[in-house]
Amino acid sequence: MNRSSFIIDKIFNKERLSRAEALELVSTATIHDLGQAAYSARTRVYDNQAFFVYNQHLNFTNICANACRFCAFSKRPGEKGSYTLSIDQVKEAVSSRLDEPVNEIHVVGGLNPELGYDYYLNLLEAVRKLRPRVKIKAFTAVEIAYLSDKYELSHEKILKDFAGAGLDALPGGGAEVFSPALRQRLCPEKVSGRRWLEIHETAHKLSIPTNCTLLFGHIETWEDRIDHLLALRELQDKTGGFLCFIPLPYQPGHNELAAKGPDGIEFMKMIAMARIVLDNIPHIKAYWAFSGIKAAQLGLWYGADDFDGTIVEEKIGHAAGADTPRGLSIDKLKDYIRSAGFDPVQRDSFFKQIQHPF
Ligand code: V47
Ligand code: SF4
Repeated sequence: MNRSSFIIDKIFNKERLSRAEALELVSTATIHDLGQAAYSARTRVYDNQAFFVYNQHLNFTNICANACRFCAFSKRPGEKGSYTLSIDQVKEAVSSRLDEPVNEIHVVGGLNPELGYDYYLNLLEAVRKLRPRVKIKAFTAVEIAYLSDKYELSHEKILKDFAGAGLDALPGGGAEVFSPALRQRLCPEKVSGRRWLEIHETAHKLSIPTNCTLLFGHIETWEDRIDHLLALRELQDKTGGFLCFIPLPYQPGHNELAAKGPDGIEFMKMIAMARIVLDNIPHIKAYWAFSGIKAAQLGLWYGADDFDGTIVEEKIGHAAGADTPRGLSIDKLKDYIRSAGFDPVQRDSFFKQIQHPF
């Protein structure tokens, strides 16, 4: 029996892997063996189910004080193509889909120095008023940190204010890769990985659940990826507040980084390793808008249990050249999940099943 089959046995026996074991596994196991182990871990919890959500993305501004090397979405103030939605425009965007059974509104934007603290509260209140029952998943830890520095407010105060105005959960963006050396090369102005984790820990303590991400397939190594997963696993042991992990495949278009992006095998390995290492984070998302629909379908066989949602309309990956639709109808989403061999289950942001969606 070689070493990787010993490690694979541990996965089938629901035993946690160490850093050394995870690294050994990913460098020695075949994609088939990895996939089988990750599939078994996903299937013993969710059987044949695969989740999706009826959601709407709202990117309220692309003006950003940072200039992350991998980002093709952000613009400088006054730059051609820059925009900021007024609160009235936010209301229009939400109102334009009031006839649809949207369950989640996902709100993120750039760090626009022109927007005051009130803008964020007014935005949440406006969405909440128009959609009293929708789950609002809004503002990354990067945005919370920016507001905290600008207005000298604690993370806790901001999160409490936002929850009071309607926020239900935080999205997982801005984690990138936690390695300080890589962050220096990728996004030197961005909050540290340590502070990103602290903000999520504070949210969890306030009973605000959050998601988490890893931007992969650029200049990072498997060591960097595994260390990132282990930092997430450690926080989750402490708080239990992460709902879902989303590995974000780097999109190489129109950005300074000029790396290649992961191929299909690398994408499947990443999903499988996330399922295997993150034994305490319940959901792993195959994010079709970044990976492509075909890869996301296969991702369900490699450990993912979530397909994300209707989206309409994704801007961040598409600015960087993502060659996928900007949104999907609910029927198409279900068809893709069914034709991949799984039973589609509609959920809300907290992964509660929606019994009678329409
Ligand atoms: O924070 C930016 C990343 C993130 C690129 O929480 C890029 O449910 C790839 O976090 N290539 C935003 N990625 C997306 C995100 C997300 C998406 C869907 C669901 C959830 C969730 C979160 O996209 C950013 C950044 O990490 N990003 N540029 C790029 N060129
Ligand atoms: Fe700004 Fe976010 Fe783009 Fe970085 S990834 S430049 S913080 S919008």
